[in-house]
Amino acid sequence: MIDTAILKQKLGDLDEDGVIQALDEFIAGNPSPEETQLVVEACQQGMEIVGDNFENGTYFVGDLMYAAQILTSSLETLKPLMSAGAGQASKGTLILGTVAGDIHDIGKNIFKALSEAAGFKVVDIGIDQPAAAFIEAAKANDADLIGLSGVLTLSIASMKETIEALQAAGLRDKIKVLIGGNAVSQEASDFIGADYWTKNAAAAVKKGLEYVS
Ligand code: B12
Repeated sequence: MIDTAILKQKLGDLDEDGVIQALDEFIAGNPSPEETQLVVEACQQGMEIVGDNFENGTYFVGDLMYAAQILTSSLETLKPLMSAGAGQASKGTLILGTVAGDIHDIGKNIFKALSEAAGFKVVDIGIDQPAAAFIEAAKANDADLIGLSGVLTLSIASMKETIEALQAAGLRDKIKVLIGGNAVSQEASDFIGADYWTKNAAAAVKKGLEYVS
C-alpha cells in the first residue's frame, strides 16, 4: 500500500514525477476502491498544502495551475479504480455543477466519478454556473438530487441564491441539495439551507444513495 503521507507531501511540493511514480506503484498493486479513496483523500490534503503555500506567498497562481494539472491527470489514472457499478440500472439523477463565480472543478469531478460509479446518472453542467442553469437542468432531467460545488468563500452566497431559486421554482421539496468543496461548513450549510454538506465526496455518495432509496 502507498504511503499516503508521502504522496500528500509530494503533491504539496509539486513533485510531479514523484506523484506519478507513487501512483504507478499503487496501481500495480491492484488496489480496491476503498484503498483508492484513501489515495484521493491524500491528494486532497496535498492540495491543502498547495493552498496554504499560496496563501503565505510561497506559491503563485501558476503553481495552483500546475498543482491542478498534476491532480487532474492523477485522477484520470485513479478513476477506473474508484468504480464498482458500471452498467447497473440508474439509482437516480444528480445535477452537478460549480456555482457562479467559481471555476474550481477538481473536487466536483471526483464527486461526479464516485457518483457515476455508485450508479447515479450525473448531469454535469460545468463551472461558474448561475442558479438558473441548475433549475433548468433539474427540470429538464427530473432530478432527484442537486450537487453544488464551491471552494471560494464567495461561493457560499451563490449556493444560497441557487437554493432560493429552487424554492421559487417550486422544486425545493422534491430535490435534496448536497453541497461540497473547501468553502462549506455546518455554519455555511445552515445559512444556505442545504440538506447535506461535506468535504468528503465518498461520504456524500453514501448520503445520496440514502436519499434516493
Ligand atoms: C487548484 C486550485 C486552483 C486552480 C483550480 C483548477 C481547477 N480546474 O479546479 C486555479 C489555478 C484555476 C485556481 C484559481 C483561483 N484560486 Co484556487 N485553489 C486551488 C487549490 C490549491 C486546490 C483546490 C482543489 O482542487 N482541491 C482538491 C479537491 C479534491 O478538494 P475539494 O475541492 O475540497 O473537493 C473535495 C470535497 O470538498 C468534495 N466536493 C467538492 N465539490 C463537491 C460538490 C458536492 C456536491 C459534494 C457533495 C462534494 C464535493 O469532494 C472532493 C473530494 O473529496 C485551493 C486550495 C484548497 N485548500 O482548496 C485553492 C483556493 C481554493 N484558491 C483560492 C484562490 C484565492 C484562487 C484565485 C482567486 C486565485 C487568483 N488570484 O486568481 C482563483 C479564483 C478563480 C475563480 N474565480 O474560481 C483560495 C480561495 C480563498 C477563499 N477563501 O475564497 C484557495 C483556498 C487557496 C488559498 N488557501 O488561498 N485555484
